[in-house]
Amino acid sequence: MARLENDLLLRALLREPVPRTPVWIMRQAGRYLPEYRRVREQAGDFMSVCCNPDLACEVTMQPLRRYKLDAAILFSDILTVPDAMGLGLYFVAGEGPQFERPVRTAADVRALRRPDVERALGYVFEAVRTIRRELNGRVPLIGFAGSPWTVATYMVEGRSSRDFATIKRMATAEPAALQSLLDLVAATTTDYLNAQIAAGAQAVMVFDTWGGALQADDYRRFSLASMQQIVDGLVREHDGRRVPVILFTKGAGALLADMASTGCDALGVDWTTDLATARRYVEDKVALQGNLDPATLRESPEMIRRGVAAVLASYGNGPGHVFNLGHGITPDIDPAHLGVLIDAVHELSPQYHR
Ligand code: 1CP
Repeated sequence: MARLENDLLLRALLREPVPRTPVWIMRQAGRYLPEYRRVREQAGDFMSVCCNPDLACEVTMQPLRRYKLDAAILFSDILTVPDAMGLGLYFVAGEGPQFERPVRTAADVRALRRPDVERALGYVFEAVRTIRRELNGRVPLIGFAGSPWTVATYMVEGRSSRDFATIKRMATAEPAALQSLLDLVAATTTDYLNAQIAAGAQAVMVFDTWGGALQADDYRRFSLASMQQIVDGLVREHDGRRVPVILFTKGAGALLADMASTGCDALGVDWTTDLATARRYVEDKVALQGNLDPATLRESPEMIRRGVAAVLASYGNGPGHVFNLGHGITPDIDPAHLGVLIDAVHELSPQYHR
């Protein structure tokens, strides 16, 4: 088993005792850091950073040089999977991701093939191996993928959406076509995450950013069921250690209870559900990760400390909490403010673990 100096994250995700609450931040590598913006400018664009294992490693390490973080997260994107399926991912400055060939009809779905992930996404696994070498056991590395529903929203809409009109139309008019699309993405994503684990990812997270756009029964049918397929297909032990699985649906609310029954180890929680309530929903079956409102980072250091204290108090005593924001850090944040948050978690959390 590879030596790990700081395994607080893995222990907390498995609800084992820890001396303090571990902390990492969604989108901790990204545009709020000037050193990230410099690497991206030199590389030309975002996908060139993802596709170059040395650059992906460099930007993964950047936040760890500044802050006392308890985990690294692979620098990549959830849309590498549909790109590997041949949809032609590209980024337009200021507009986010888009696809050259969106999936609109049952015939479009039938034409898709399950890609050989080793061949199509080998650059990601090479980045995982490079980051593990560079980390040298300091903290664990988190791998990730998008949920099939969330990835499918981009495949069908062809770009970012806020109303999901096209895919919701497909759900009503051609539910079998949508289901086979979700099944294909789920199978590919299972291969993809298992290959990340084989390459060295020590925990994995599934980002279901848009599951909360569905009504509850459609959420269970189209989003949760396909995440369940992934959980069922994942390798759960590697190199002598359990590999924890985190599911995160933004806007899950009371559906956290259904998510906790999938057999995952932990759930990400956004800031619209307080952790005390979330803990009741999941009945201590799983660990919880979250959930400070990212907007708090725009406030004064004193307000940030108060926000951290409130999140810690809401979870309360005992193991099973990983501190994070309720969604990703935004590009406008002063990097010093993130330092205030992380120092506050180090200072204020030990009292909950005595
Ligand atoms: O201009 C740039 O530099 C590109 C901005 C960017 C970055 C930094 C994109 C494009 N992706 C990423 C990296 C990224 N994406 C990570 C890196 C690891 C980290 O530090 O956390 C991760 C985990 C993601 C995951 C991701 N991509 C999600 C799920 C998580 C979430 O924040 O909800 C989603 C929805 C995407 C799609 C995507 N890729 C990029 C953007 C701007 C978006 C969102 C577009 C939209 O709002 O619809």
